[in-house]
Amino acid sequence: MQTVPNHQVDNLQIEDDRTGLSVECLKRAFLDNLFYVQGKFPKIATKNDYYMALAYTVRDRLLQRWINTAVIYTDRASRTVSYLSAEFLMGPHLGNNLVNLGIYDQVKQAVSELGLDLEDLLEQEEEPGLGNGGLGRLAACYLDSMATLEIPSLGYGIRYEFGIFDQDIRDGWQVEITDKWLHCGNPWEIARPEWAIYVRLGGHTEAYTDERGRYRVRWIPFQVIKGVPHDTPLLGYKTNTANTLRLWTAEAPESFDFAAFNSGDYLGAVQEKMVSENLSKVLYPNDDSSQGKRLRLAQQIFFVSCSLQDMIRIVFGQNVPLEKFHEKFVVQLNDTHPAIAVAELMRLLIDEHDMGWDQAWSITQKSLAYTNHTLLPEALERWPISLFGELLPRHLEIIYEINYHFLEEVKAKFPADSDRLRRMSLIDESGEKYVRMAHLACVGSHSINGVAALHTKLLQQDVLRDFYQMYPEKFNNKTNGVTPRRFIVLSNPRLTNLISSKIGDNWVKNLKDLKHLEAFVDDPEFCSQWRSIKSAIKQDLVAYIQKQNGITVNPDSIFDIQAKRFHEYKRQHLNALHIITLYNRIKANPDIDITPRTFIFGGKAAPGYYMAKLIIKLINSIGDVVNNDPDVRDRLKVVFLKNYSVKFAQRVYPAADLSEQISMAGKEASGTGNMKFALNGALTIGTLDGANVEIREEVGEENFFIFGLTAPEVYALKARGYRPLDYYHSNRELKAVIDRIASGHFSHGDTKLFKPLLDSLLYRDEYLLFADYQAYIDCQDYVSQVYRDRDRWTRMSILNVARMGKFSSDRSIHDYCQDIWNIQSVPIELGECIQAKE
Ligand code: 6GP
Repeated sequence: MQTVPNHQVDNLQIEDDRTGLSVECLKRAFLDNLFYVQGKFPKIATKNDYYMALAYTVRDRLLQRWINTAVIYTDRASRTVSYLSAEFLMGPHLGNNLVNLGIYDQVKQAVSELGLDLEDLLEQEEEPGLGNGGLGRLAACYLDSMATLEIPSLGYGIRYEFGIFDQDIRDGWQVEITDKWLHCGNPWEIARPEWAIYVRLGGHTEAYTDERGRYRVRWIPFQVIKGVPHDTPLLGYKTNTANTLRLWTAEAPESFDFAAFNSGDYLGAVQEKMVSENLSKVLYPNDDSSQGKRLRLAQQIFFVSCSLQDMIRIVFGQNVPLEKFHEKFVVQLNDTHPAIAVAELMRLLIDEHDMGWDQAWSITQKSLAYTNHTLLPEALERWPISLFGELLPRHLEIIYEINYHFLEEVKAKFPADSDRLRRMSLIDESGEKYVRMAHLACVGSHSINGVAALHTKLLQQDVLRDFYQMYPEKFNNKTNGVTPRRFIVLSNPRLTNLISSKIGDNWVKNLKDLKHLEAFVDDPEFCSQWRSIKSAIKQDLVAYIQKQNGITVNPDSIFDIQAKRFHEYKRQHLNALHIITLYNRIKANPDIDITPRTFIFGGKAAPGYYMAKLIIKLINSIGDVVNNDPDVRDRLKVVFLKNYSVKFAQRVYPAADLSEQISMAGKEASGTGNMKFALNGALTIGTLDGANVEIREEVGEENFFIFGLTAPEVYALKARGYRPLDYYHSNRELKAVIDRIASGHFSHGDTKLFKPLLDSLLYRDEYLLFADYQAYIDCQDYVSQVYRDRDRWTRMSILNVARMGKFSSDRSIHDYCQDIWNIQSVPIELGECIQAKE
């Protein structure tokens, strides 16, 4: 900034070229970028060239705000949230930036005057799929809300070269294809090689005495990796705040090992470069499960160390003493993936910055806060001590010392309770020794939160019970939320316009304002507009399905959608059992009067999760039979939409009539898809799990289809001894469904194909599908009946939307700011930086 004289920044010409928002100016800027950035002219430009030209045009308009924001944060040394997350599932940037800049319509007009279609250009963007599902998407919603609420924040993560795999379906099976999201370049990021950071790995430690006679430890690493930050501006909705997403790429410190190079060992010299770059190569494609792989631990320390060192650089740059690190930054740990931050911040403060243990520990605890996102035991990260010590020898020593002090504390609070010490230790010593990352996060943080009221309660009672008894004051709940900008304004313009025509557009920033819609619930004209919008959106999806899957779908049928990662606890196969139940009813009585339904599924399975992949195959196999059986007469259709992604989700949520949220109670921490569906006017069929509980509370029980066992009932049934076979033998419809699958009806007579799945249900049924089957079927029958009363359904749909205000991520972020972060907003005036300099 300093190098640009003020009069030039103020100057109208720069306004016109880079910042102007009029249609004329946007057109000129677009052609300018096509020429000077893409090096093309219209006659030979590809669609991607046009997309890039538009993206740069929009980025220019972000930059003005981004730089202003950075100047103000720097000048004021503003308190800042660092959101550390191994995943950020941002979704495409272009459309969201147009919405947040408030120039969607101008840009649409500008490109159309140039003979182009904005929707076409939006389609062109490769989404950065740098996350698996819930946790990564939540991080993205939170960044949007922090910018919108003008909260200084930095998102820190990894710039994976390959994000979540692309999913193809071949012969009904999921096939994974590498995601080359960067192959056409990424117009949204700016690399900052000048802020590169070095991270050490492996080797050993040595004790020594420093010049002041103190005991010190020196770490001699085996390997050093260079982290290069790539920054993406994230603009808030109709504010000037543009915060930063800073993602790290791994590189070898030097491109060549010259010694090896000179001795003629060219490949050996390049070897190190390849090994280093592997670190940020690929996102681990597991959702809610951890496998203890060395590369994964290396990724974690890599991005955490880069980020903490970067924060320390900023602290020094703003003349804040390091003793006040926790006043400048609050660091939110998105699950345990960044929990190594506890040991790394201690190491940086003590070994690199000469601080004493007690002070370093106090700063660490005050800076860090931990969010837990799962109740699944297989997702709780633990690292074998041998692997951990080999990669992070110094961190292991620090963890042992933290553990020593911690267990002393536990002993003082709970004397003579050795079993408790064993349970709470940072080291699991029951067999092979492990470092328990959730314990490390709990001990090293000042706040521990769950993501929905029920989830937080279950953490306190069960998964983290000992820690709750030890530190009750650290625990708090922060129910998840989703951003209404991406998930209504951008993805559902028709509903957005209808809502705004009635209640103004304040609701986009204050989602609670949606409650004013209740005044129109008895207005027949409004209801009929509501219905025709849903119907038009369903028509669009019908066309898409026709094109993608070649399946003809009835737009008047219930669009019954389950879109989320495939996992047994989420019970997509319970949904499948319902489909077969209806199919069996039709086969038994072809003239039966049933409400037509289209069952739509979307979602990926972890590549190594066999059972989840078999469930995908089952759904596709059911579709092949049901969709083509003349007896069904188009009353049922089963559609699997491949390659579910954020881009795709935006198309799917608005079209849903019914949202399937049917996890076994006590397993889904919160869910956020449940919120996105309801916000778009779908009704929910769900268990009392995660945030479903709170959604039902808000929308009213008469507007929510609830079924199934509650979490306490689940525990009680399991404690009594659950026997799925009993349900199979005593429930006629259930038995017929299972027998139908077993007979090979959906597998061309092959009775072996689905046997592993059937056996798991008949003999274990860990997620209690059979126990919930009848309640689910009854509830679905009720749904079908209610759907026939169109007025009633519409009313329920309107009331759902009107009462979803609580589930804005703005509300969540507001609560984090108040209860955990202790941070205030910093409004950004455009041009203030220039005035400030004068
Ligand atoms: C998910 C939870 O499964 C989901 O219920 C929740 O809504 C979401 O996090 C956001 O809080 N968990 C993960 O994605 C995960 O990987 C370790 O947890």
